[in-house]
Amino acid sequence: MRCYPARREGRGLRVGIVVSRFNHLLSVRLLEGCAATLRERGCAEEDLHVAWVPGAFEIPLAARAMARSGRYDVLVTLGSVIRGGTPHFDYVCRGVTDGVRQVMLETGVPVAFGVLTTDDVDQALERTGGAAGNKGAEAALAAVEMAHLVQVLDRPAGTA
Ligand code: INI
Repeated sequence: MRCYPARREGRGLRVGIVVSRFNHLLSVRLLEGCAATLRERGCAEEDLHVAWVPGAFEIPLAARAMARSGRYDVLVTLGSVIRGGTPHFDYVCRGVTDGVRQVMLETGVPVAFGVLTTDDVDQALERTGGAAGNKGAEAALAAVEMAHLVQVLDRPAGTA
């Protein structure tokens, strides 16, 4: 049996980060966790490009543009959708999750999903540097790993 090892080395990777301005404080915490992890892994500052969008619903379109540009090995999407009293939450959640998955499958560029979908602000705070860690940092690690895996799996037979 031959397994592809998980590589967590960020050196040389060009990373596009799409982050939602809605719930701005939470987004900043996610972005800080994400960027810190990418730097720790060896990503160069000039290879980290951040695109802010108004809300989570807009994330997929910006991610699609970045993915199609050919300038990025991997993308990270960040934001938070917090349940309110109306079905709006469900539509925004569905839009961003389906949209991000579609971008990834359509373009072949991996997209890490660091968008929180929580019942309240406390749950979101826990996941942005609180008791439950920082989901932006977790998304960064997933991004680095997937960038390498897709590069290896995409190689023509005989060159791996
Ligand atoms: N966008 C978010 O990123 N998080 C939310 O919690 C949210 N809520 O609750 O409404 C939200 N709405 C805005 C939406 O993403 C779009 O920006 C807006 O509908 C304009 O297209």
